Amino acid sequence: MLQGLGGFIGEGWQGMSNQDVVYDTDSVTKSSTQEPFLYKVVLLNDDFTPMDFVVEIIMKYFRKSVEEATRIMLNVHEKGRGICGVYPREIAETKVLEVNSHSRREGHPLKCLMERD
Ligand code: TYC
Repeated sequence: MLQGLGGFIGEGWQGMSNQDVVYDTDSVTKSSTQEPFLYKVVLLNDDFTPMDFVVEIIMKYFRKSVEEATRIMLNVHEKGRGICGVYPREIAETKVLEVNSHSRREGHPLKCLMERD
């Protein structure tokens, strides 16, 4: 519905002037206003977080199967860091905040961060 209140221009509808016209932005799709950059969401290894906790985190926040989450966790464990997924900025930011606060709440030092892809 792009017409908005335009149909009332000049008719003096409830005393509105033309400056009161409201433009409807419903038709502007998300993809057309999205920022161009994507961000890798990365987990860091540490010596204390239990492996099964890391697997659960990857399954819950990155929607991976138990097999894929285990593969990612072991890769982080062996290499020191690993990518859990690549997302638009706001989604990556939310995942980083959720993973870090969940880990802290459960008493684990697991660290999650993001970097430009
Ligand atoms: N290194 C941890 C252990 O041996 C397991 C672990 C894996 C921790 C991945 C963090 O991002 C991590 N219990």
